[in-house]
Amino acid sequence: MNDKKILFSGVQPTGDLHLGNYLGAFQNWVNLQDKYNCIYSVVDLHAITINYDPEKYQERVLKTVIDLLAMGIDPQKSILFVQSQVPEHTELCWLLNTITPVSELQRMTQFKDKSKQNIANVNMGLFDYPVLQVADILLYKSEFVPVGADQVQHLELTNDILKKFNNKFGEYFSKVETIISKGERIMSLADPSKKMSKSLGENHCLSLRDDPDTIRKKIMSAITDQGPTENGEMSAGVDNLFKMMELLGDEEIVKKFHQDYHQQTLKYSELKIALVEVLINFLKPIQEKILELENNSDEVVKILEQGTEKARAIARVNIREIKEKMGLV
Ligand code: AQP
Repeated sequence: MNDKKILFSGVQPTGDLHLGNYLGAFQNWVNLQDKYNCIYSVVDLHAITINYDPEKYQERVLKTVIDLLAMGIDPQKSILFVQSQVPEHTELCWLLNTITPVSELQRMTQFKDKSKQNIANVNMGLFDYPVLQVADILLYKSEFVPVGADQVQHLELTNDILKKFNNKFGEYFSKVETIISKGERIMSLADPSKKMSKSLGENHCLSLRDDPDTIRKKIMSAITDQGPTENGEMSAGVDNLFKMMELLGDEEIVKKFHQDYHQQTLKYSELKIALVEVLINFLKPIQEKILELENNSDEVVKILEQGTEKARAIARVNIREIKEKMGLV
């Protein structure tokens, strides 16, 4: 290994990846590949904490891997693997469970939100989800984690738990730094008070696989008509459209739309039409690459096998050291 620091991040195979995932996390995943030793995982064990279809699950996982490769994750530079193929993740989760206060997990907003969404299935895995996430990160002694703003609380927990570990068993883990991008929180198109989320449903998300007609339909019907807020700020829906435009569009055009907005001459339909064009052009090469990879799934499986091997090689060494520290060897 070289002397670059280790960066880890994961994504759940819960549905087609969307623009929020991309702008909040994957854009950074791709851009940081030269700066760090990057380890990226499709975290399938996290995603089974909510209802899922076991028959279609492997297909779902493979689709997520293909989306990541199409977006620019380069297996020559980064390790890409599926979480359940490296059993040390669950082993470390158990070890860390023994030093995690239940009261900390009860505070987690994601647990509270997901419990409300899945009232009939509030399982132990959902509650323990953040500790598995801490294990994912610490198993590789990662020091950097690029995520969207919704994950900041889990990253704070990571630093709390690693501090507890170091205090109890001796210095081992370094502090973990969260890398947040400018697109840290992209909102739902149908309800801009909520973050764009796979589990909210199709019309809330702009999927990276959406064809031009679907993109047009979704953006043109995105909620904007709430008017400025009481303190004169942009409404959440309009702000969301501007954010997407700023992150993917041409600077000059964005500047002009801003001027129009301030002079109260902006027509939302014009902003939307421009955004549709930007999105279609942005997604075209990704979608072409997806098609190419789908016709070459043997190659994708090979990439995953190599990624698993590399991840396990690191995980085996680290878990042994961790167990030694804990008096288990
Ligand atoms: N709306 C968002 N804006 C910015 N970043 C986001 N992320 C998710 N939604 C947004 C970031 O994307 C990465 C991968 O997310 P994930 O699929 O592992 O989990 P998630 O945060 O739970 O994403 P979803 O779409 O909301 O999935 P479901 O509905 O299945 O729970 C993470 O870094 C996340 O911060």
